[in-house]
Amino acid sequence: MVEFDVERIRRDFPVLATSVNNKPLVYLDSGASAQMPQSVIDRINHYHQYEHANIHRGVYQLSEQATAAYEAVRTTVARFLNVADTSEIIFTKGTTHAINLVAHAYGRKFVHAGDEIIVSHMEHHSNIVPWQQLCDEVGATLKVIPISDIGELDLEVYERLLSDKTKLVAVTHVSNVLGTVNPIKDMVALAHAREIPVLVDGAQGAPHMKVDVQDLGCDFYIFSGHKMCGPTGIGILYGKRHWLERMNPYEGGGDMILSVTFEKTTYADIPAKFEAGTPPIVSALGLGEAIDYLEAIGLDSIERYEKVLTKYATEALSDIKDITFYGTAPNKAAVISFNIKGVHAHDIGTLLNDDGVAVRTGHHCAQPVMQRYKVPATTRASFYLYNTIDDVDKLVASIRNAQKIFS
Ligand code: 7TS
Repeated sequence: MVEFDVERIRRDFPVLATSVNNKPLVYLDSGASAQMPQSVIDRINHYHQYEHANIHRGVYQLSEQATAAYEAVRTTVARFLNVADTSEIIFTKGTTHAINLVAHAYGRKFVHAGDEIIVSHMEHHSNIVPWQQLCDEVGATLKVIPISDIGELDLEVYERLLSDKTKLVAVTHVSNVLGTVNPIKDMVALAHAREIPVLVDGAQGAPHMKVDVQDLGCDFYIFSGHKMCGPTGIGILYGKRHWLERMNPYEGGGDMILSVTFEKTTYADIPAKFEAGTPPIVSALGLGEAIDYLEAIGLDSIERYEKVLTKYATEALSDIKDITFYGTAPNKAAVISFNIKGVHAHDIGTLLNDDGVAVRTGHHCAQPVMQRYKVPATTRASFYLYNTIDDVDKLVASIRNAQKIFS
């Protein structure tokens, strides 16, 4: 195994050399948004300086080049997810936008009164609210897969929930609070045995591990660019052609039509059918560059390195008096949520910031997870390829300082 050269990687990320409160920045909130390497920043700047034009419409060179660059990223993303048919890759504004797209375009067509949609208790709000809105609108019911004390889905209950009424399973690949990596392949197999499609929220999956959608077998896989070293404003919806072709369009407008008259509009084929209006061209290019960056290091290497960091961090944090962890499943990604007895998570977050340590505190847009563990909030440290053992040591030292202030 080639050694993971984290110091070299860190030099690619300008922000990691900056300070907060005169302390070197310790960035432990990649679960919310990852930092961008110089190559991604350069790609974005270069586009703005020399390559900008609208796509899919100009016959002049600049527009044709921008179109080619944008479409090349679609090919990059298809390769990244091991998708054979590039038209199955839809550019969206992000995970939230992509889930809403499916909730409208699939949901309003295939989900009717009396039907059921299955989600899990560990979903981010963006994989709950769109389904709840759909259910309210059409008279369907949301069913919820429970989670155990250590943060694993109860697969026996899941299997019992699957029925002829189920029209979709929407489940996260990795929990943004608990870190649990869900057994997507098995869950897809169980759903497919009843011909039920499965949507996977990969916002915390794709950035951290090799994702092969053909292997997983899922019908939809979704992620955001900004959680994987790309810019904001771009996300991906992978969907099987079988479904995308049958789904209604989501947004209407330019670029998604074949012909428009006041009597009737006919729609373009996929992927254009789902990409109305001028897309976030520069963000797509940034995402393409981010994928190239991550692939050059290797998703498998990144996953291995994060496991080492997570193990070290879990052990180091365990030594802290009065700490409680949320999410201790054996198959867990680089996310550690915890509380310190007697100190509110927000106070921890503020005191850690004094030491330059950036963590997320609150409900993490997953209030049902907070309800499950009967806490109003947690502190969450989430790691990525540029974090180090030294970052973990600083986190631990800073928590100990905070604890002293409150004792
Ligand atoms: N799904 C999961 C599992 C997430 O973690 C997030 C964002 C989303 C969906 C929404 O992604 P977006 O790019 O559309 O906003 N999670 C977090 C987080 O954990 N802290 O801030 C955002």
